[in-house]
Amino acid sequence: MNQRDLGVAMIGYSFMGAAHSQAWRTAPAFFDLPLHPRLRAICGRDADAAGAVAGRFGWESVETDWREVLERDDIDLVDICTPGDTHAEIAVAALEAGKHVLCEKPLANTVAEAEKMADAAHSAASRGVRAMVGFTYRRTPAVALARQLVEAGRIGTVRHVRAQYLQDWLVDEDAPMSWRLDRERAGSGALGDIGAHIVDMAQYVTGDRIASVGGLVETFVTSRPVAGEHATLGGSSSGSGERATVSVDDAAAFTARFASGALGVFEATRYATGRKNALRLEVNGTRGSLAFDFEDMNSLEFFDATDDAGTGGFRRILATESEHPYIAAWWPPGHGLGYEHGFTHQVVDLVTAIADGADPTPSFADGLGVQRVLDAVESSAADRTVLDLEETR
Ligand code: SOE
Repeated sequence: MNQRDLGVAMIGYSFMGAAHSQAWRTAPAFFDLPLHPRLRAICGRDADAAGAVAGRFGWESVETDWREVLERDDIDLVDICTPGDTHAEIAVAALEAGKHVLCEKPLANTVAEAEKMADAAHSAASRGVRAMVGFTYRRTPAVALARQLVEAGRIGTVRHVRAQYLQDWLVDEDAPMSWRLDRERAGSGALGDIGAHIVDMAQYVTGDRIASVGGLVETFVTSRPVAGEHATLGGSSSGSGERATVSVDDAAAFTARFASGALGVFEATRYATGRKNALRLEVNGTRGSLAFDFEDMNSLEFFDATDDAGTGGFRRILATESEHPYIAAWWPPGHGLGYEHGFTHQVVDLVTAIADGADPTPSFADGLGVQRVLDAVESSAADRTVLDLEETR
Protein backbone atom coordinates (compact mmCIF):
# COMPACT_ATOMS: atom_id res chain seq x y z
CA MET A 1 0.00 0.00 0.00
CA ASN A 2 1.23 3.49 -0.81
CA GLN A 3 0.85 5.18 2.57
CA ARG A 4 0.68 8.89 3.19
CA ASP A 5 2.95 10.22 5.91
CA LEU A 6 1.62 11.46 9.24
CA GLY A 7 4.13 13.88 10.78
CA VAL A 8 4.19 13.46 14.57
CA ALA A 9 5.63 15.75 17.24
CA MET A 10 5.77 14.71 20.87
CA ILE A 11 5.79 17.30 23.68
CA GLY A 12 7.50 15.87 26.80
CA TYR A 13 10.13 13.17 26.99
CA SER A 14 9.97 11.49 30.39
CA PHE A 15 8.28 8.21 31.40
CA MET A 16 5.24 8.75 29.13
CA GLY A 17 7.50 10.16 26.42
CA ALA A 18 9.37 6.85 26.32
CA ALA A 19 6.14 4.82 26.34
CA HIS A 20 4.69 6.87 23.48
CA SER A 21 7.95 6.94 21.50
CA GLN A 22 8.16 3.16 21.38
CA ALA A 23 4.50 3.04 20.33
CA TRP A 24 5.01 5.40 17.39
CA ARG A 25 7.97 3.28 16.28
CA THR A 26 6.40 -0.12 16.84
CA ALA A 27 2.83 0.36 15.57
CA PRO A 28 3.72 0.55 11.85
CA ALA A 29 6.00 -2.49 12.18
CA PHE A 30 3.30 -4.83 13.55
CA PHE A 31 0.10 -3.35 12.13
CA ASP A 32 -0.85 -2.50 8.57
CA LEU A 33 -1.49 1.20 9.19
CA PRO A 34 -3.32 3.38 6.67
CA LEU A 35 -0.90 6.30 7.33
CA HIS A 36 2.81 6.17 8.02
CA PRO A 37 3.81 7.93 11.28
CA ARG A 38 7.03 9.93 10.90
CA LEU A 39 8.75 10.88 14.14
CA ARG A 40 9.42 14.47 13.07
CA ALA A 41 10.11 16.27 16.36
CA ILE A 42 10.40 15.84 20.08
CA CYS A 43 9.92 18.91 22.21
CA GLY A 44 11.12 19.68 25.75
CA ARG A 45 12.49 22.71 27.58
CA ASP A 46 15.70 20.83 28.37
CA ALA A 47 17.28 20.42 24.92
CA ASP A 48 19.91 17.93 26.13
CA ALA A 49 17.38 15.64 27.80
CA ALA A 50 15.01 15.83 24.83
CA GLY A 51 17.98 15.26 22.49
CA ALA A 52 18.95 12.11 24.37
CA VAL A 53 15.44 10.68 23.94
CA ALA A 54 15.46 11.77 20.28
CA GLY A 55 18.65 9.80 19.73
CA ARG A 56 17.35 6.73 21.51
CA PHE A 57 13.98 6.53 19.78
CA GLY A 58 14.75 8.12 16.42
CA TRP A 59 12.97 11.50 16.56
CA GLU A 60 14.30 13.52 13.62
CA SER A 61 14.60 16.91 15.35
CA VAL A 62 14.45 18.60 18.76
CA GLU A 63 12.38 21.67 19.64
CA THR A 64 12.41 23.54 22.95
CA ASP A 65 9.19 25.57 22.53
CA TRP A 66 5.91 23.80 21.70
CA ARG A 67 4.67 26.93 19.91
CA GLU A 68 7.40 26.40 17.30
CA VAL A 69 6.08 22.88 16.78
CA LEU A 70 2.65 24.25 15.89
CA GLU A 71 4.23 26.52 13.25
CA ARG A 72 5.72 23.57 11.37
CA ASP A 73 3.97 22.37 8.19
CA ASP A 74 5.53 18.92 8.44
CA ILE A 75 3.71 18.21 11.73
CA ASP A 76 0.19 16.77 11.44
CA LEU A 77 -0.24 15.46 14.99
CA VAL A 78 0.84 16.64 18.43
CA ASP A 79 1.25 14.03 21.17
CA ILE A 80 1.10 15.69 24.61
CA CYS A 81 3.07 13.83 27.30
CA THR A 82 3.61 16.74 29.71
CA PRO A 83 2.24 17.17 33.26
CA GLY A 84 -1.44 18.14 33.41
CA ASP A 85 -0.96 21.87 33.96
CA THR A 86 0.05 22.38 30.31
CA HIS A 87 -2.45 20.03 28.63
CA ALA A 88 -5.23 22.55 28.02
CA GLU A 89 -3.07 25.34 26.61
CA ILE A 90 -1.12 23.08 24.25
CA ALA A 91 -4.09 20.97 23.14
CA VAL A 92 -6.40 23.89 22.39
CA ALA A 93 -3.68 25.74 20.46
CA ALA A 94 -2.73 22.60 18.53
CA LEU A 95 -6.33 21.83 17.55
CA GLU A 96 -6.84 25.45 16.46
CA ALA A 97 -3.67 25.16 14.37
CA GLY A 98 -5.23 22.15 12.60
CA LYS A 99 -3.07 19.48 14.27
CA HIS A 100 -4.58 16.21 15.49
CA VAL A 101 -3.96 15.73 19.22
CA LEU A 102 -3.24 12.77 21.46
CA CYS A 103 -3.22 13.91 25.09
CA GLU A 104 -2.07 11.94 28.13
CA LYS A 105 -4.54 11.34 30.95
CA PRO A 106 -6.03 12.83 33.02
CA LEU A 107 -7.27 15.17 30.31
CA ALA A 108 -6.66 18.29 32.42
CA ASN A 109 -6.16 19.50 35.97
CA THR A 110 -9.63 21.06 36.31
CA VAL A 111 -13.12 20.63 34.89
CA ALA A 112 -12.95 24.16 33.43
CA GLU A 113 -9.82 23.28 31.43
CA ALA A 114 -11.28 19.96 30.35
CA GLU A 115 -14.42 21.75 29.13
CA LYS A 116 -12.32 24.09 26.98
CA MET A 117 -10.48 21.10 25.54
CA ALA A 118 -13.68 19.19 24.80
CA ASP A 119 -15.14 22.30 23.09
CA ALA A 120 -11.98 22.75 21.02
CA ALA A 121 -12.06 19.06 20.03
CA HIS A 122 -15.72 19.31 19.07
CA SER A 123 -15.15 22.24 16.73
CA ALA A 124 -11.90 20.76 15.36
CA ALA A 125 -13.78 17.55 14.45
CA SER A 126 -16.00 19.54 12.07
CA ARG A 127 -12.77 20.46 10.24
CA GLY A 128 -11.54 16.84 10.16
CA VAL A 129 -9.06 17.37 13.02
CA ARG A 130 -9.15 14.58 15.63
CA ALA A 131 -8.46 14.39 19.38
CA MET A 132 -7.99 11.44 21.70
CA VAL A 133 -7.16 11.11 25.42
CA GLY A 134 -4.71 8.41 26.49
CA PHE A 135 -6.57 5.90 28.64
CA THR A 136 -4.36 3.13 27.30
CA TYR A 137 -5.58 0.33 29.54
CA ARG A 138 -8.78 0.12 27.48
CA ARG A 139 -6.56 -1.43 24.84
CA THR A 140 -5.40 -4.36 26.90
CA PRO A 141 -6.89 -7.38 25.06
CA ALA A 142 -8.41 -8.86 28.24
CA VAL A 143 -10.08 -5.52 29.07
CA ALA A 144 -11.44 -5.09 25.54
CA LEU A 145 -12.72 -8.69 25.80
CA ALA A 146 -14.46 -7.83 29.09
CA ARG A 147 -16.31 -5.03 27.36
CA GLN A 148 -17.33 -7.35 24.51
CA LEU A 149 -18.71 -9.89 27.01
CA VAL A 150 -20.72 -7.21 28.87
CA GLU A 151 -22.04 -5.84 25.56
CA ALA A 152 -23.04 -9.33 24.44
CA GLY A 153 -25.07 -9.73 27.65
CA ARG A 154 -22.90 -12.59 28.96
CA ILE A 155 -23.01 -11.29 32.55
CA GLY A 156 -26.57 -9.92 32.38
CA THR A 157 -27.51 -6.73 34.20
CA VAL A 158 -24.58 -5.18 36.04
CA ARG A 159 -25.16 -4.79 39.78
CA HIS A 160 -21.67 -4.18 41.20
CA VAL A 161 -18.43 -2.62 40.00
CA ARG A 162 -15.37 -2.99 42.22
CA ALA A 163 -12.34 -1.08 40.96
CA GLN A 164 -8.94 -0.58 42.53
CA TYR A 165 -5.69 0.91 41.33
CA LEU A 166 -2.98 0.00 43.82
CA GLN A 167 0.66 1.14 43.70
CA ASP A 168 3.26 1.45 46.48
CA TRP A 169 5.94 3.86 45.24
CA LEU A 170 5.29 6.36 48.04
CA VAL A 171 5.33 3.98 51.01
CA ASP A 172 8.89 5.11 51.80
CA GLU A 173 8.41 8.44 53.61
CA ASP A 174 11.72 9.64 52.18
CA ALA A 175 10.83 8.95 48.57
CA PRO A 176 11.48 12.28 46.83
CA MET A 177 9.06 15.01 45.90
CA SER A 178 7.99 15.01 42.24
CA TRP A 179 5.65 16.99 40.00
CA ARG A 180 3.08 14.25 40.58
CA LEU A 181 2.83 15.41 44.21
CA ASP A 182 2.36 19.08 43.36
CA ARG A 183 -1.24 20.22 42.91
CA GLU A 184 -0.24 23.11 40.64
CA ARG A 185 1.27 20.71 38.14
CA ALA A 186 -0.67 17.47 38.55
CA GLY A 187 -4.11 18.74 39.62
CA SER A 188 -4.56 15.94 42.13
CA GLY A 189 -2.61 12.92 43.37
CA ALA A 190 -3.52 9.24 43.24
CA LEU A 191 -7.06 10.32 42.38
CA GLY A 192 -6.20 11.93 39.02
CA ASP A 193 -3.10 9.92 38.16
CA ILE A 194 -4.45 6.40 38.66
CA GLY A 195 -8.04 6.89 39.87
CA ALA A 196 -8.74 8.40 36.44
CA HIS A 197 -7.84 5.06 34.83
CA ILE A 198 -10.29 3.02 36.91
CA VAL A 199 -13.08 5.53 36.39
CA ASP A 200 -12.52 5.33 32.65
CA MET A 201 -12.16 1.56 32.65
CA ALA A 202 -15.30 0.99 34.75
CA GLN A 203 -17.37 3.23 32.48
CA TYR A 204 -15.84 1.69 29.34
CA VAL A 205 -16.33 -1.95 30.34
CA THR A 206 -19.89 -1.47 31.62
CA GLY A 207 -20.93 1.06 28.96
CA ASP A 208 -22.51 2.90 31.90
CA ARG A 209 -21.83 6.27 33.51
CA ILE A 210 -21.14 7.25 37.10
CA ALA A 211 -24.01 9.44 38.31
CA SER A 212 -23.14 10.15 41.94
CA VAL A 213 -20.19 9.72 44.29
CA GLY A 214 -19.24 9.87 47.95
CA GLY A 215 -15.51 10.24 48.48
CA LEU A 216 -12.58 10.31 50.90
CA VAL A 217 -9.08 11.57 50.14
CA GLU A 218 -6.01 11.49 52.38
CA THR A 219 -2.41 12.73 52.34
CA PHE A 220 -0.37 10.50 54.65
CA VAL A 221 3.04 12.16 54.24
CA THR A 222 2.81 15.94 53.89
CA SER A 223 6.42 16.82 53.00
CA ARG A 224 9.18 15.02 51.10
CA PRO A 225 12.86 15.53 50.24
CA VAL A 226 13.43 17.79 47.26
CA ALA A 227 14.04 15.62 44.19
CA GLY A 228 17.24 15.27 42.20
CA GLU A 229 17.13 16.27 38.54
CA HIS A 230 14.56 14.46 36.34
CA ALA A 231 13.24 12.40 39.26
CA THR A 232 10.28 10.30 38.20
CA LEU A 233 8.52 7.39 39.96
CA GLY A 234 10.78 6.21 42.77
CA GLY A 235 13.60 8.56 41.64
CA SER A 236 16.30 9.84 43.98
CA SER A 237 16.36 12.95 46.19
CA SER A 238 18.81 15.84 45.75
CA GLY A 239 20.49 15.02 49.09
CA SER A 240 20.29 18.68 50.18
CA GLY A 241 18.11 17.90 53.23
CA GLU A 242 15.50 20.37 51.97
CA ARG A 243 11.84 19.23 52.01
CA ALA A 244 8.90 20.28 49.85
CA THR A 245 5.20 20.24 50.68
CA VAL A 246 3.03 17.51 49.19
CA SER A 247 -0.12 19.27 48.02
CA VAL A 248 -2.12 16.35 46.59
CA ASP A 249 -3.86 13.25 47.92
CA ASP A 250 -1.82 10.10 48.50
CA ALA A 251 -4.93 7.93 48.36
CA ALA A 252 -8.58 8.28 47.43
CA ALA A 253 -11.58 6.04 47.97
CA PHE A 254 -15.15 6.53 46.85
CA THR A 255 -18.46 4.85 46.42
CA ALA A 256 -20.49 5.47 43.29
CA ARG A 257 -23.94 4.93 41.87
CA PHE A 258 -24.09 4.35 38.13
CA ALA A 259 -26.87 5.74 35.93
CA SER A 260 -28.24 2.17 35.61
CA GLY A 261 -28.47 1.87 39.41
CA ALA A 262 -25.39 -0.39 39.73
CA LEU A 263 -23.19 0.31 42.76
CA GLY A 264 -19.46 0.98 42.54
CA VAL A 265 -16.61 0.94 45.05
CA PHE A 266 -13.36 2.59 43.91
CA GLU A 267 -9.93 2.88 45.52
CA ALA A 268 -6.73 4.54 44.21
CA THR A 269 -3.59 4.58 46.31
CA ARG A 270 0.18 4.83 46.13
CA TYR A 271 0.49 3.21 49.58
CA ALA A 272 -0.62 -0.37 48.95
CA THR A 273 2.60 -2.01 50.10
CA GLY A 274 3.63 -4.76 47.71
CA ARG A 275 1.17 -3.79 44.98
CA LYS A 276 3.11 -2.34 42.06
CA ASN A 277 0.55 -1.73 39.35
CA ALA A 278 -2.52 -3.64 40.46
CA LEU A 279 -5.31 -2.15 38.39
CA ARG A 280 -8.22 -4.41 39.25
CA LEU A 281 -11.76 -4.46 38.05
CA GLU A 282 -14.53 -6.85 39.07
CA VAL A 283 -18.00 -6.59 37.62
CA ASN A 284 -20.87 -8.67 38.96
CA GLY A 285 -23.99 -9.10 36.86
CA THR A 286 -27.18 -11.12 37.13
CA ARG A 287 -25.83 -13.83 34.77
CA GLY A 288 -22.14 -13.79 35.58
CA SER A 289 -19.05 -11.94 36.72
CA LEU A 290 -15.76 -10.72 35.27
CA ALA A 291 -12.49 -9.99 37.06
CA PHE A 292 -9.27 -8.43 35.77
CA ASP A 293 -5.95 -7.54 37.40
CA PHE A 294 -3.28 -5.71 35.38
CA GLU A 295 -0.55 -7.55 37.32
CA ASP A 296 -1.83 -10.63 35.43
CA MET A 297 -2.78 -8.64 32.36
CA ASN A 298 -3.09 -11.41 29.79
CA SER A 299 -5.96 -13.11 31.55
CA LEU A 300 -9.59 -12.41 32.33
CA GLU A 301 -11.66 -14.33 34.86
CA PHE A 302 -15.21 -15.12 33.82
CA PHE A 303 -17.93 -16.73 35.93
CA ASP A 304 -20.91 -17.87 33.88
CA ALA A 305 -23.91 -18.39 36.16
CA THR A 306 -25.63 -20.45 33.45
CA ASP A 307 -22.97 -23.19 33.84
CA ASP A 308 -23.92 -26.38 35.64
CA ALA A 309 -23.38 -25.75 39.38
CA GLY A 310 -21.34 -28.92 39.82
CA THR A 311 -18.67 -27.99 37.30
CA GLY A 312 -19.07 -24.21 37.14
CA GLY A 313 -16.77 -21.66 38.69
CA PHE A 314 -14.55 -18.78 37.65
CA ARG A 315 -12.64 -19.75 34.52
CA ARG A 316 -9.40 -18.07 33.52
CA ILE A 317 -9.45 -16.98 29.89
CA LEU A 318 -5.98 -16.44 28.49
CA ALA A 319 -6.73 -13.48 26.22
CA THR A 320 -4.00 -14.31 23.73
CA GLU A 321 -5.96 -16.12 21.01
CA SER A 322 -5.98 -14.56 17.55
CA GLU A 323 -9.72 -13.84 17.88
CA HIS A 324 -9.07 -11.65 20.92
CA PRO A 325 -8.73 -7.91 20.27
CA TYR A 326 -5.34 -6.76 18.86
CA ILE A 327 -3.58 -10.10 19.37
CA ALA A 328 -3.52 -11.37 15.79
CA ALA A 329 -0.78 -8.86 14.92
CA TRP A 330 1.53 -10.18 17.65
CA TRP A 331 2.58 -13.61 18.94
CA PRO A 332 1.18 -17.16 19.02
CA PRO A 333 -1.35 -18.06 21.76
CA GLY A 334 0.06 -17.88 25.28
CA HIS A 335 3.02 -15.68 24.41
CA GLY A 336 1.52 -12.65 26.11
CA LEU A 337 1.65 -8.88 25.84
CA GLY A 338 2.95 -6.21 28.24
CA TYR A 339 2.40 -2.66 29.46
CA GLU A 340 3.80 -1.03 26.31
CA HIS A 341 1.40 -2.78 23.93
CA GLY A 342 -1.52 -0.62 25.13
CA PHE A 343 0.35 2.45 23.91
CA THR A 344 1.02 0.77 20.57
CA HIS A 345 -2.67 -0.15 20.19
CA GLN A 346 -3.55 3.44 21.04
CA VAL A 347 -1.45 4.65 18.09
CA VAL A 348 -3.02 2.03 15.83
CA ASP A 349 -6.56 3.10 16.72
CA LEU A 350 -5.79 6.82 16.51
CA VAL A 351 -4.06 6.60 13.13
CA THR A 352 -6.85 4.41 11.77
CA ALA A 353 -9.52 6.87 12.95
CA ILE A 354 -7.66 9.80 11.38
CA ALA A 355 -7.38 7.96 8.06
CA ASP A 356 -11.06 6.94 8.20
CA GLY A 357 -12.22 10.47 9.07
CA ALA A 358 -13.78 9.10 12.27
CA ASP A 359 -13.71 10.40 15.84
CA PRO A 360 -11.34 8.26 17.93
CA THR A 361 -12.19 7.05 21.43
CA PRO A 362 -11.67 7.79 24.24
CA SER A 363 -12.61 11.30 23.12
CA PHE A 364 -11.94 14.57 24.91
CA ALA A 365 -15.63 14.46 25.89
CA ASP A 366 -14.91 11.10 27.60
CA GLY A 367 -11.90 12.70 29.32
CA LEU A 368 -14.13 15.56 30.49
CA GLY A 369 -16.61 13.02 31.88
CA VAL A 370 -13.84 11.40 33.92
CA GLN A 371 -12.67 14.83 35.09
CA ARG A 372 -16.16 15.58 36.38
CA VAL A 373 -16.12 12.37 38.42
CA LEU A 374 -12.69 13.22 39.91
CA ASP A 375 -13.85 16.72 40.71
CA ALA A 376 -17.03 15.45 42.36
CA VAL A 377 -15.00 12.99 44.48
CA GLU A 378 -12.81 15.84 45.76
CA SER A 379 -15.81 18.10 46.46
CA SER A 380 -17.67 15.29 48.16
CA ALA A 381 -14.63 14.53 50.34
CA ALA A 382 -14.29 18.21 51.26
CA ASP A 383 -18.02 18.62 52.00
CA ARG A 384 -18.40 15.17 53.60
CA THR A 385 -21.44 14.55 51.48
CA VAL A 386 -22.62 12.44 48.54
CA LEU A 387 -22.72 14.42 45.27
CA ASP A 388 -24.84 13.89 42.16
CA LEU A 389 -22.72 14.58 39.11
CA GLU A 390 -25.40 16.64 37.41
CA GLU A 391 -25.16 19.11 40.31
CA THR A 392 -21.46 19.54 39.70
CA ARG A 393 -21.96 20.59 36.06
C1 SOE B 1 2.18 6.60 37.71
O1 SOE B 1 1.42 6.40 38.82
C2 SOE B 1 1.68 5.93 36.46
O2 SOE B 1 2.74 5.98 35.56
C3 SOE B 1 0.50 6.61 35.79
O3 SOE B 1 0.76 7.97 35.56
C4 SOE B 1 0.20 5.91 34.50
O4 SOE B 1 -0.91 6.48 33.87
C5 SOE B 1 -0.03 4.43 34.76
O5 SOE B 1 -0.08 3.77 33.53
C6 SOE B 1 1.08 3.81 35.57
O6 SOE B 1 1.35 4.58 36.71
